[in-house]
Amino acid sequence: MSIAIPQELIERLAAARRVAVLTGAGISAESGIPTFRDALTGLWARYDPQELATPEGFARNPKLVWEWYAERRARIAGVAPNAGHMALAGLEQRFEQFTLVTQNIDSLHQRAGSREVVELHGNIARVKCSAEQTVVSEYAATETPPRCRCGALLRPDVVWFGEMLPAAALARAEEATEHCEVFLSIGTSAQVYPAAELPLRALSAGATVVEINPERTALSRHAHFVLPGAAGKVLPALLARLAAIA
Ligand code: BV8
Repeated sequence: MSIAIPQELIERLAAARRVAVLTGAGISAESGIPTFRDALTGLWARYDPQELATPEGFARNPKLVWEWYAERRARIAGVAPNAGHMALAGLEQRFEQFTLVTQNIDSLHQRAGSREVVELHGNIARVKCSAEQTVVSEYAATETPPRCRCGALLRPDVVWFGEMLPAAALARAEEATEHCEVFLSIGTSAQVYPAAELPLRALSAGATVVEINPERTALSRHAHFVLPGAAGKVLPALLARLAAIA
């Protein structure tokens, strides 16, 4: 069943110079990566993600948290970008400015060919020293978690709950949000802040806000257009409709 895409939306996109996009775990679901809230199936079902993805959770049980990320990293290594990621890389070529802001830590947008990717919550492929906050590329895996040369534990280079987002990434995301004509919110439950503020700031800055999600979210009632479908289906259709009128 194809999703109806209103002609008005296609025309606004065709007329736009600057587009901003916010993606969440939903765009990687069709690649086989469980979304954040159901990332805890099986072994992890016993834990609250907001417990594990926190400095306190890591301090309390560094081995458990390290192993949770090691399992997620291994799963990500085994998947590929899906049609939704590819369509966003295709859309990027059609606009003067196209800023892709993601909450995801899986590198799938970059692997799909997107160039302007802003990672608000870091990247699971990187590891950093928990004391010096510097990224470490080589380390001896003699213990779990491994240690930095300074002696402190290494940790994933991701933003945990209660931690500040990287200032440069947030500034780039806010600048793109404030100046875009169209803002696409894709595959996110729009519950985690300050990322969830971005579509609302786009709205108050006068942008056309579009949501692509099979479910309704906290953002749905504010969006100008809600396309109720999977990103892997809706985004290729959007790209095809745009190409047809160019
Ligand atoms: C911070 C990395 C300042 C780690 C993650 C108000 C203002 C500021 C902060 C707060 C605030 N209120 C509360 C807070 C604190 C907190 C927060 O927002 N809590 C929430 C729960 C209320 N925020 C923070 O702590 C942030 N830091 O604010 O710093 C500060 C500092 C100190 C003290 C105070 C303030 C840091 C947040 C970042 C946390 N790190 N990830 C890791 O991944 O392990 S968050 C993580 O969860 C993701 O990155 C993402 O952001 C979030 C999950 O959300 P989604 O991506 O939306 O995924 P979800 O599973 O929820 O939904 C998937 C959606 O996809 C669904 O809607 C589904 O329908 C849809 N879908 C499914 N299939 C498809 C699909 N859509 C399309 N196609 C499909 N096929």
